[in-house]
Amino acid sequence: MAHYFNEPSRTFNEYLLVPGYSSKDCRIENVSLKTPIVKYKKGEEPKITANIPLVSAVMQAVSDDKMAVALAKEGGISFIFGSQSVENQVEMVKRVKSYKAGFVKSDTNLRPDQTLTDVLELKARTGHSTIAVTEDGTAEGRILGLVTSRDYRVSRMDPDTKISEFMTPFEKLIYAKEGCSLSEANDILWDNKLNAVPVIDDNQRLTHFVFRKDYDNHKSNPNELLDSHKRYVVGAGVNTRDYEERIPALVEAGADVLCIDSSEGYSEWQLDTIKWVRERYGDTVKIGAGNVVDKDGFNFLAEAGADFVKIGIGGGSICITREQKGIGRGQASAVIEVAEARDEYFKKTGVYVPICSDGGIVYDYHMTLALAMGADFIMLGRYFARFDESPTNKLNINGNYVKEYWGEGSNRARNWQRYDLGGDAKMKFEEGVDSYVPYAGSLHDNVNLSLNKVKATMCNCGVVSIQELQRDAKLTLVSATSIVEGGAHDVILRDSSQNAIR
Ligand code: RVP
Repeated sequence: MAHYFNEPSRTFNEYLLVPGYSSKDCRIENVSLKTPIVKYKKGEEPKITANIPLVSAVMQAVSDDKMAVALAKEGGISFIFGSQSVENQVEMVKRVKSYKAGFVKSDTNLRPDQTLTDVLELKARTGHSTIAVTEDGTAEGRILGLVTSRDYRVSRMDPDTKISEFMTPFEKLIYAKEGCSLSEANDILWDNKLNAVPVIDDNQRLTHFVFRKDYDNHKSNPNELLDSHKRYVVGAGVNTRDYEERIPALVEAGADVLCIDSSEGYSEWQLDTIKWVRERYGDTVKIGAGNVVDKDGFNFLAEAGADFVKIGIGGGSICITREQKGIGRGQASAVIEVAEARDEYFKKTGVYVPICSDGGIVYDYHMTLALAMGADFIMLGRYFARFDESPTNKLNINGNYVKEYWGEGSNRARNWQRYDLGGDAKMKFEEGVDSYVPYAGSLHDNVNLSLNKVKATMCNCGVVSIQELQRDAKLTLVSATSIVEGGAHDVILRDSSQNAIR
């Protein structure tokens, strides 16, 4: 007879935390959100610990190198999407590992034979008014001049005027030499009252820009997550098909941690992939696996040697796996059961295998719930897709700014290997949708606000670390009626648009 779970599948929305005793030490500035990312033996330290418990999803619409740098600055980790060629993914990883805070690759470049019209078009597209004029129009070409808004007057000039006629030529440029420190470059900016200083190598090739507007951002972030060479930590998604080619290339590029990205991880393919990594690299390459939603799945992947185990099937905001295939489990139930399995496994073997709750975070307080239920860290897609740093287009729809966000199982991503069980290619079906999410601004502002809420809740629970939260949290299920009580109710809101949605 089939197995029936006694409890219904529950989501985060069905739970609340009940406060614990807060001593005077329970203050936001005392809360640590440090958390293990990879497995470790009792009494030892994990090889990778994040400073905040957030990682960004292995998705085209979420995790590229720009997102990875922004999140590492805040103390988290991005898993760069694997549904692209090995070469492209490797390039993204390399860009993160070679990123020098404050030194920006120019994304607004033209050739001297292009025209004022090209300048205006490019400026509108990138939003940047400092244009590098290079011999071949690339970011690394031989620099021949610069164009800024001060170099042209649209009303007085023929749109066909060649850039070479109005750019500031190389001979008149003030620049920094490759190899200079950020503070040296900043001194050049300030001493010469410039907005941008190009950094140039011995062959007059442009390597970077340093911008005055970034000056404040460059002061180091106390939470930033760095490797032993002071480079940003970055993860990368892999699959169970081309791992023999992809993994060595990613390791070579400097990826710190890998994650097998699959909608269903309780499989022989994942076992084979982890085995292959262990045979080839021993424990030096860190690789997480998933996704699973129960003890059996966790124990299987822990035994297989996974460095962390990811939880979640069908709870992602863009995921329609449950509708299409009827598999999955409410995210809260899945996390609670897998956390129990993780603790039992630790007791039995002395090996702590961190678990990651993946998908389904809607409100900030869901993050706190996931951690309280036992997750060591949380993977988010929709949340990060809304920020400036996500790779997708920002559009204005009916007067509101949105960003594009699509599932890896959608026709748009065509990440079939994430779902692939072999068979006829013509019979593939979508497990994800293509959508928009409300634009929310910068990652820095949002992550800090969200985590401030998490810390505040932890203080109310009387704890100042994730480990204490997992040990001491008190959780209650909420009834359908008491959910209504949770929002504003029985009042007429001044902002009438909010009345309509309640
Ligand atoms: P969310 O944060 O709720 O947007 O969920 C993101 C998660 O959804 C991903 O980390 C992944 O596990 C899952 N996903 C990604 N694509 C799809 C799909 O197309 N079904 N699902």
